[in-house]
Amino acid sequence: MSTTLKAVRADITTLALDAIVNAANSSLLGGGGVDGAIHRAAGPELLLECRRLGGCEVGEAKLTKGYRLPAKYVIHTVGPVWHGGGRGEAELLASCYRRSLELAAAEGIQSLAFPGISTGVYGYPVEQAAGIAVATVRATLGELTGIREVLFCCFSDSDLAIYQRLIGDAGH
Ligand code: AR6
Repeated sequence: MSTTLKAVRADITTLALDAIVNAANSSLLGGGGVDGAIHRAAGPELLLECRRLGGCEVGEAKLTKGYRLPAKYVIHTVGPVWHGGGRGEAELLASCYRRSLELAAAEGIQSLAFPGISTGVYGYPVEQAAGIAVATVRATLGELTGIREVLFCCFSDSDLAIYQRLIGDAGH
């Protein structure tokens, strides 16, 4: 079974998929950007569940329910802060995508959307981050079963254009 890869421009909190991925920080206690938007849309129960998780390492991922979100689950992952590329940022970012997909597959999640992890406050250059995102998702999906659809959820037209070029027409 091949998985559909798509780039969309959307507010990730509006997507009715099995799961959305949150670009969190290691406390998992909320923040700005997409993290803030997800917590606002999910409601206070999300923070209560996050408090019980004991944080999350950079490059790792943890699962919660989606509460008031249209998505059933939230996969919280912590991207690296960009320091110029010499501090293992690429490997850590790839790990975010890989660990999120492994967690999704283990939970029977069939559809999920990623934001541009680390490309906001954490400063990762978007072109480079998008290349890692698409390559890592493709490689990881080759090792997993059950995931039918992966969306790259872009917040700007310029990000969308980058992802569309990387994915091409093939969609997988
Ligand atoms: N839907 C989709 N994408 C969004 C949304 C949204 N509602 N809001 C922002 N983005 P950022 P990071 C895009 O800064 O760089 C938080 O405070 C945004 O345009 O949210 O991983 C956390 O708590 C950008 O392309 O995440 C951490 O402390 C992308 O999401 C820190 O920020 C990621 O931007 C994480 O920084």
